[in-house]
Amino acid sequence: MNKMVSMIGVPMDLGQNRRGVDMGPSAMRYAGLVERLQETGCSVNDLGDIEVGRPEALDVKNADNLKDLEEVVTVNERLADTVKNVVQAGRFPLILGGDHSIAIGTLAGVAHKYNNMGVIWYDAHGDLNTGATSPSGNIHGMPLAVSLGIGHPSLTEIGGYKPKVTPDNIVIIGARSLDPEEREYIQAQGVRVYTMHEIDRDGMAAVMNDAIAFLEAKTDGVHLSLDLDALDPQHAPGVGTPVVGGTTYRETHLAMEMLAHRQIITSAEFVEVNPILDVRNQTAEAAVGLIGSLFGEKLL
Ligand code: B3U
Ligand code: MN
Ligand code: MN
Repeated sequence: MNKMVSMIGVPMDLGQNRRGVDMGPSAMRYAGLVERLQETGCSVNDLGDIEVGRPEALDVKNADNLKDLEEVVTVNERLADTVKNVVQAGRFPLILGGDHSIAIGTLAGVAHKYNNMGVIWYDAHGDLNTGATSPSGNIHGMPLAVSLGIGHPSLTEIGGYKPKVTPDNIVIIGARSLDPEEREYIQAQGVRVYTMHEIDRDGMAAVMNDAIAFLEAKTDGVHLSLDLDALDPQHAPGVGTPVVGGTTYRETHLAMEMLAHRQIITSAEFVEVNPILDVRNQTAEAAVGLIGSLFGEKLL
């Protein structure tokens, strides 16, 4: 694991409609993220936050069932540039969200470096909607589709190329809330999905062993996109769209420890922490603990 970490906050809350997720990067910093990373031997460069327009000051549009499309595109272009520079400098990009629409910019910034980029999408949702299929118009439900080259061109072309990833290089872990067209896409493309059913039946260790072996064999870099709503709301109450029956804090730590052990992750983002909906910053603290484990923090 590359321990030269460049941290980028993205205080984005335009990709969905619950206010507060823009405070996620601060909440993770206040929960001691930099210190935690330094304790695990990382050299951390905090690049601060990407500029995001305030919703009150924006002329909010909802064309094509894509809420705030213009500003979401602008912010993701900025993020893609910043991430690209981090990657070119040989450092590990660690992105703090913000809602999940920021994965569009992160992947645009990293994927150009790899011939066969892998992605672990750790999430209660598939995030495989487009404006045509989305029940909400929220772009945070679309970033995986966009990264696969599906959706509005102003999103899919961010970074100047598409697609960023292919369906056979993705694994989704923790899914339990998929929309009908998302299921159709998954089945038609044969995307590897470990739903809560597989996690309950086989255990997190078996799921992670399988997912890691699958990606290790065919990819030359793996991005971890971790949506805190993959965790059960008991363990991560501070998220915009909680779904019961999620992974536990301990299962998710185990997943991070196994990723650390196998050294496959080359970039990561932790998204959807919403301090307004949280209980005493518990969700940000969980995120910081998980990031510690991902970077090799040991219990003994
Ligand atoms: N699939 C639904 C709900 C959703 C997606 N991502 C989150 N919620 N966090 C949608 O709106 O696309
Ligand atoms: Mn998500
Ligand atoms: Mn989600």
